[in-house]
Amino acid sequence: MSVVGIDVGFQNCYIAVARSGGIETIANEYSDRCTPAWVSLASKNRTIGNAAKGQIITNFKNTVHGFKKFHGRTFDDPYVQGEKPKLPYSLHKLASGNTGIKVRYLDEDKVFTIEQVTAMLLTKLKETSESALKKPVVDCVISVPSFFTDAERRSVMDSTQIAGLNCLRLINDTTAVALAYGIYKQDLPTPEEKPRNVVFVDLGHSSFQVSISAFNKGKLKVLATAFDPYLGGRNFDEVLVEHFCEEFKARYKLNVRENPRAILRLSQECEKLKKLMSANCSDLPINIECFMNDIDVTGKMNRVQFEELCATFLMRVEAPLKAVIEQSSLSRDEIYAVEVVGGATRIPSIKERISKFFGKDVSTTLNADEAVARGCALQCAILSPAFKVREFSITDVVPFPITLRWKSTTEDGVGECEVYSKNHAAPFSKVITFHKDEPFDLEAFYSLPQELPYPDIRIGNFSVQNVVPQPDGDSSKVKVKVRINVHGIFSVSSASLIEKQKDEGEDVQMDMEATVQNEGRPEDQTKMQVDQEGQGQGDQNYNYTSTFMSFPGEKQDPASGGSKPKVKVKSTDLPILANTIRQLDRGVLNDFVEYEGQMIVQDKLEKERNDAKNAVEEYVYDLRDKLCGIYEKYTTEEDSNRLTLMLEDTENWLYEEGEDQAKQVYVDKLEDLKRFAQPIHDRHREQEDRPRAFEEMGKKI
Ligand code: ATP
Ligand code: K
Ligand code: MG
Repeated sequence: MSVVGIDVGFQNCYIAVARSGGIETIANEYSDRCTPAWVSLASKNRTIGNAAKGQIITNFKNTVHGFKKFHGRTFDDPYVQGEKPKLPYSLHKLASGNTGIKVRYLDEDKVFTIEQVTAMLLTKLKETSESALKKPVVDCVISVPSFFTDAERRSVMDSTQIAGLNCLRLINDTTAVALAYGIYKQDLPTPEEKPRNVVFVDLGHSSFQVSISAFNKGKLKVLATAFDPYLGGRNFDEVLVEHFCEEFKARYKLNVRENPRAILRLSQECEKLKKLMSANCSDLPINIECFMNDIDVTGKMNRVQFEELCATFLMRVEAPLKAVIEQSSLSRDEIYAVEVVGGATRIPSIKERISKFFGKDVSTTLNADEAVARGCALQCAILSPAFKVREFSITDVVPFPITLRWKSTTEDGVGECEVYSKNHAAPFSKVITFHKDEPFDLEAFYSLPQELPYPDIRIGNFSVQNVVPQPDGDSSKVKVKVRINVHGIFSVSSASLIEKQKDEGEDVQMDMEATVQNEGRPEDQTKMQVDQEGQGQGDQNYNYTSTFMSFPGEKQDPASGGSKPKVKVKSTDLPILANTIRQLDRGVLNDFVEYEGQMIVQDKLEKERNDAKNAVEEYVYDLRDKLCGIYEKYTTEEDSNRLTLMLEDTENWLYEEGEDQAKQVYVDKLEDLKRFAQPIHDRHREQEDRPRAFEEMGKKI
């Protein structure tokens, strides 16, 4: 079984694999360890990664990039609307309200969901890992930004399914980095000692993430995360693009904004310039030939000017640093190190600001581009039963607090409780007890709208079904389990009706079970139900529970609290109907799985067709060379002329009616040529082999 970790970046994707020798980042067919997050659709096939990026100028309307943050967002979402005018391709509002991408594919107008587009990218990454490992890849761990909400995470999970991957865990970018940092450290404090606190900063192309993790031997606990989901390297590119658009308008009277191709070229050049400025302080040139209207343009910029232009973005670096340290309640001198990763942390001014804030130099001991993927591969190795790896436990956090709401018979008609507070440990399950005499709904939502990266606070609605009163007409006790799973996704995972033995309990109570992980199994297989009556037993968090979860009930019972004798209970599982927001319909998902399969086949056929065509072309060139070279003395002038003519005809044919033929046509064409040339080839071989045969004989004698 393969053990693969994938960092799906907004701009750059990396794959790492665990092998017996350790973790290795693997290269694609271009010998590039980075695969660009680009997908290009065309009339016969799709191209993905490096090849797709190469299509940007010629096929810009159908070449899709910068789509990562459309996951889980509606078309009307302000972020999506803000991106729309900047994109060379079209967005489309799907019937569900979600964001779709409209392109021309196989000569038809086609709308793909964001899940499908990411699945295409994942298909490519899967193929790259399969060709490196020389075996099928199914199991993997994939990273997502720590600020991804449920809708976004579910959407990414759907993409993995469409691509035929089995994602063992969606891990937060900075948590993956923390794992890559900690697992090899031999000198971590023992579990009894004070932990080592390390800050991880990841500034990528689209977003800024910070976390603090506490390390002890064999474990890491994320204490807090903070982020600016809209600050990344792309903002700095955009500032440069804006600047040069203005400048070129003034100097060359060019309206660059109106020309998508020109904007794309300018963006590429500005990104290069930005990177150069990280290493040089002096004036640096930007030159683009035949930019627009056959005009060559030039410009220049230096680091000081650049920093001035980007001042508002640079200023935004501090807030998440401040937020993360405040949440962790640590003082700055309790921070052991500040590790930075992500391409955009190479901007000197960013590094300076981080270093100034923490009052210490930033460490760049991790590979800035590959640390996330390596952490993912390590997590995959830990979760995979097929791989032996050092025990290392990871506790992550809940980034946005979650509240449950239900109809109640109390005065205000609603019951409400925050089931997960900010920075609550995750994955984590809890059991909440209700007293109900009919089916009921639990509505889950994010408690703090101002913290969410998008305006919709809903998570979903969970209907607990088949609830009936007790035979004596009293309400039944219903235990509901809620959880944040290993992917960071919330659900009401199960419910059971407890047959009444005697009066007890409040209206609502909550038990908690800290979940055990990193024993090579997912979190939810390790449950030991904490018995409701055994107050406090075996659960360190129980105090918190009882103070937090006492609600005025529909049926107040004075007998609550205090130890009671254990009683035998009969429990019946209850079905739950989950209706989570912006969730792809399961039937539709299956169709997508099938369609992805068809597209893979189509790409393969198109590749074979192209290969067959190229084989003809190569044969023509090769034979022509040989006819004037090594084959010269094995052919008559007449044959040679005939063959030369034939080659010329074939070459012309390839550019005309042979330009676009079925694979078999090329195969047949090649056969024709070969048949004609075979006698010459044979005569040559015979001559070649003769002296060699003598040589061989000589050796034997
Ligand atoms: P995200 O994490 O937001 O999903 P990503 O993982 O694709 O994005 P990275 O690969 O970490 O992003 O970083 C890419 C960004 O880093 C780009 O904006 C790129 O221009 C920038 N970058 C890379 N090298 C340098 C450099 N030397 N100087 C400045 N910026 C750089
Ligand atoms: K990346
Ligand atoms: Mg990244």
